Amino acid sequence: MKVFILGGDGFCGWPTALHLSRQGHDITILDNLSRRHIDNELECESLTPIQPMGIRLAIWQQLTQKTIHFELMDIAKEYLRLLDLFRNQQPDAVVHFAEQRAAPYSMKSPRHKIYTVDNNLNATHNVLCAIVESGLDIHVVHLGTMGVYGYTSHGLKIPEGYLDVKIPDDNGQHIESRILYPASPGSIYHMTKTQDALFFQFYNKNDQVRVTDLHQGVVWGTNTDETLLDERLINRFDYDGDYGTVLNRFLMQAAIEYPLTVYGTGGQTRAFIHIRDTVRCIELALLNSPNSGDPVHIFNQVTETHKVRDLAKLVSDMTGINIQTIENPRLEVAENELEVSNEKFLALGLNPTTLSQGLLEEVKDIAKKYAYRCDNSKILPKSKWRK
Ligand code: NAD
Ligand code: USQ
Repeated sequence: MKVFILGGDGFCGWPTALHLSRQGHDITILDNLSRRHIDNELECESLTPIQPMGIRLAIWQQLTQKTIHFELMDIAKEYLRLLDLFRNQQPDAVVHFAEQRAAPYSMKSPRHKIYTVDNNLNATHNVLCAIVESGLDIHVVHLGTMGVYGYTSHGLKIPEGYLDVKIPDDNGQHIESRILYPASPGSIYHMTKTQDALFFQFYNKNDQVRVTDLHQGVVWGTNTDETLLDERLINRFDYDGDYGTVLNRFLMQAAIEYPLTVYGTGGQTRAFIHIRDTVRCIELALLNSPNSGDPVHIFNQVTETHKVRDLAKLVSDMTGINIQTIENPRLEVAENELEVSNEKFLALGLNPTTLSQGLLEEVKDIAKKYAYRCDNSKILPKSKWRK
């Protein structure tokens, strides 16, 4: 299969590109390296030493004799180049990771809000618009987020994208309908993902674009079988207050003996998935594409759910590092339950990596090994949801 990986220099995109290349797919990465520029802006780097794209690709070629192509381009701004690439290369599928993905970064200031909206919505819309204009039947696999559903407990297992409802009519009867699960974003970033979902509904209905939208939970872990082949292929590991996600932050904090930063009560329940399972899920989504005329396929790409304070306790018990409670910089429900349906990927053969299998390895092989690269002044959160 010929596959374009949009955002293929990022945390999820890079290991996905390697995994699919190893499986024999013809891969082209499109990325504007904006995430590396944001590192410069925030004056903070990945804990792991990531190599420039040219070195990454040369090492991959040397080790596997497989070529991954690279186009340095801004998907949100270079519509005509994107269209030309579709026409000339005729990919079978596009995996779309190319968005500003940090909720705290999206809430930093008006400039960051505007950038996140401009970048994410234009990127997604350009992809869909160019597919229609090209006349090609390109399958779009998009990385959405569990955060589109919101975190208010309704005592309901969150279904995979759609909700079957009965709406009372004027005659006391009920009309049955299937609707998108009501959107309830908790940040500007999460809001852009709920808007992406509407773009998909429209282009699917109007132009029969085939779309798979993957509502992914918080990703943890660093390496996959492919990134482990050589240290110069290592994946990025964000730990700072804007881009670091909760479990990876706790692991890194434990490694440098920094009390674990639980926001608020830690009663927030979130869904999680290991990066190894992310790349497998993308492969499964590509191999099981919707048929022409199918509605947008939506999968919940998650393997387990946990409360933040339970994760902190797990890491603390494993390492002996204390937990600190920090006033929550975000506006979010302090305590919530979360039950999520993830049957579709399990039915396709996903065999999840659980926390109990991978945690210790992360602390030892990544967090402790690269702890010397950590800048402690970047750990505490600086972005706030309200002034
Ligand atoms: P990342 O920031 O590490 O990677 C995103 C990549 O996209 C970067 O390399 C960046 O340079 C590129 N990019 C951004 N805007 C672009 C543009 N306009 N043109 C070209 N390239 C552009 O993020 P990630 O963690 O790899 O996340 C990838 C996707 O998965 C995101 O859409 C995110 O919303 C989703 N996701 C991530 C997580 C997570 O925990 N990391 C969880 C759920 C969903
Ligand atoms: N949290 C802490 N301490 C920390 C960091 C976070 O208690 O040091 C808490 C947050 O308050 C939040 C939870 O942990 O309640 C998760 O925060 P996070 O930063 O790990 O994840 P989030 O902001 O939700 O975003 C991440 C990715 C995003 C993706 C999302 C999936 O950055 O791209 O969409 O996870 S989900 O959360 O399922 O929507």
